[in-house]
Amino acid sequence: MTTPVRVAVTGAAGAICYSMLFRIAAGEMLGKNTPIILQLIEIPPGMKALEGVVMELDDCAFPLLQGIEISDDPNKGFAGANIAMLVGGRPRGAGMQRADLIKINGPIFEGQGKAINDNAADDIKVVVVGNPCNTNALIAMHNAPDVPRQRFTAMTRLDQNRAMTQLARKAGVGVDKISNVGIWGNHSATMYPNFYDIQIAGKSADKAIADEAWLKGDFLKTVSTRGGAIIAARGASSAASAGNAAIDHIHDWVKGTGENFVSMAVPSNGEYGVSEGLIFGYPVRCDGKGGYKIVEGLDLNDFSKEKIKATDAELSEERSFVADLLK
Ligand code: NAX
Repeated sequence: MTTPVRVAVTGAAGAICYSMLFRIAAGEMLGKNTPIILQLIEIPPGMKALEGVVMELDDCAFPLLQGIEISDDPNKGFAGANIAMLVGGRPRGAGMQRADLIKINGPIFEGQGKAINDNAADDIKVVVVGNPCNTNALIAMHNAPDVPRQRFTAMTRLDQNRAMTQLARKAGVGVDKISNVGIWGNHSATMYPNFYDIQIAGKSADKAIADEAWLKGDFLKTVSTRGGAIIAARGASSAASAGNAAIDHIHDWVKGTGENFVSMAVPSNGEYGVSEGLIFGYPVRCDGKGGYKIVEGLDLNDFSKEKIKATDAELSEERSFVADLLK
């Protein structure tokens, strides 16, 4: 029998996890032959609701689900974890500025970084979903000095998936014809889906769509403001689509991407002139053995360079707000 993979998830009683956990337990993230132990982490006020989620997981009788552990102590929650999905956090309240949110959530990710450092398995892979996810991942990474830096990533996959559907609709093709989608920079309105490198049925998106005004205008706007549009329509933020994107992120990191490239926010070593040390959205390829590489040798035009500079400036500013949490 294969050893089960331990998947630790924070914010486990929240909206995103309510769709995500069931799909992980059904084998949609790591495959139908990989048994799983879920280690679900909440804060004390969330524990009762979490018990209800566990009852529902029990009631699904998932054959791959070999155990469920729950805790409000991150040291226990991350013990022996092979994969950590950091979803939990304080949501942005009315009138709250981005800087306030960063400061409120910062200490959470400081503590979780330390707990991962001291308790997780040697092969731990981390994806941060809780916002502001790039900077939260940066804080966790800095507080886990014994874990290789590249194991800390943040989620830009929802932006990738949103971009794919918009492009497929415009081009009149299925989403399966869209590949090489790189979301550059921050998971925020400054993100940049570089349509000059995205492929639609083997042609670059700017050639396949041949409407640069739409790509630079409506397309970028729709993708970067989609979260707000969903809140306006649903009265609640994206949940199932965010859980789906987190599953895609880990699936591709573990199983590999082949030649296709996908979007992950990963530690920058200065690639493409980006400020070193930020957790920055890049196009990456995953080797299927737990490693990934930022795609090299892409030609960026002036429009792309400007967009990347703007999102870099925003992330650099976010980093300055949490300087005291970066060891
Ligand atoms: P919910 O408010 O439904 O759930 C959050 C859960 O986290 C709650 O149950 C809460 O008790 C728990 N929590 C809070 N602090 C915690 C801590 N220190 N340790 C463990 N659990 C803790 O939010 P939900 O809709 O699930 O969204 C979760 C996060 O995802 C938010 O920060 C949200 O902004 C972010 N998102 C990120 C996206 C992305 O693309 N990266 C998109 C969707 C989403 O907006």
